[in-house]
Amino acid sequence: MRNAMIPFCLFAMLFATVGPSLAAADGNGAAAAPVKVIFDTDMLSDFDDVGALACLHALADAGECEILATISSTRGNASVGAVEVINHYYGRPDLPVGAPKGMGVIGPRPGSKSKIDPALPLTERTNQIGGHYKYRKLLADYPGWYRYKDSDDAPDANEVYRRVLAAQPDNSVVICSVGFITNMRRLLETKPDTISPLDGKALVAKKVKRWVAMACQYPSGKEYNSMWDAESSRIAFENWPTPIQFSDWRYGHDCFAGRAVAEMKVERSPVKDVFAGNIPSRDEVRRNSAKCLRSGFGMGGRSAWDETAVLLAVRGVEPYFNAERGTYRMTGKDGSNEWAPDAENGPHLRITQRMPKAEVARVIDELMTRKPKNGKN
Ligand SMILES: [Ca+2]
Repeated sequence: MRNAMIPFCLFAMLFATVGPSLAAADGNGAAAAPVKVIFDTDMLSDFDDVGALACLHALADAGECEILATISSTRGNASVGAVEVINHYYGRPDLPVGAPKGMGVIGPRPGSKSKIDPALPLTERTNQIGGHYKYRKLLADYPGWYRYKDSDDAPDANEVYRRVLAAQPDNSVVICSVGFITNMRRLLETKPDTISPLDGKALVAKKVKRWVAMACQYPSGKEYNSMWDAESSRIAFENWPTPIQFSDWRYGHDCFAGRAVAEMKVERSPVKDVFAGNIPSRDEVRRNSAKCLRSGFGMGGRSAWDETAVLLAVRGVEPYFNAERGTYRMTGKDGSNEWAPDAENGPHLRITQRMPKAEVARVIDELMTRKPKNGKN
């Protein structure tokens, strides 16, 4: 495994980043610099991505992070526009956006063979495009809040990554991915160009402090974000030159957040709209709790897979999580994966429970329900 070849100094870097790392203050009580974050999302069918992006903007409003770019990991759909609607809501309509070209997930759902026709009306036919309906509806409900109705019209994610990384100080950027791994693989495979004399792997090694990924299913399984472009996942995880921290699927699955967002007393909020429109009622959860749990719903809302990744990216492991060192790897072309614990030499880290999950969910809800500091509507 190439991972076994990662030098020990990277392990030291990994754990240097996971101590108490609240951005509000360093160990001496002085204000810490905001964490520089590139956010990479599928914004495809599920909606914890919306919660994650809302958390990120709230943390940026508080000076805890700086959002450098918001990039989609899918093409031929409304994902980029949906991201832009959220960015607009928080008063950051000009954030760089991008999408992959030529590979990875396309269209309205994983496994689709073709893109969505952006002119397709929102009618019963939208049943055919499943969960992506909510994002197309977001574009219909918030006209003028986005630039790219079709993510294929957005810039190439590679160009955005390279431009943003090249402009940042060395070892300063945290990538937070809450979708497919396509863009990381493509970035690693980029060649030197007019943006940077470095190839993708060298550019990442120089600029990226760590990659926080919502991926991995302990101890093994077919984790959604890793499996749908399994070859890219394998290449990226095996070749990434800086530490990777995983927000494990099992952590987020029973950490429920978002009902507080759905029940907010605000008008004209795309974040509220998405949560209110997609969480089962309290009564339904009460009547069908086992079924809801299997589907990732609880009384508190939706499984907070992606929001926990944002917490990990901006605030670090403590005080919310424990962490285990090991190796996460793809084990088959079908997207199977496994986590191999290795406390001594594992190049990766995955979070486990420390604080009760209901408390973590309350932290997430508090962030998601904050009023945008400079919001536009
Ligand atoms: Ca996601």
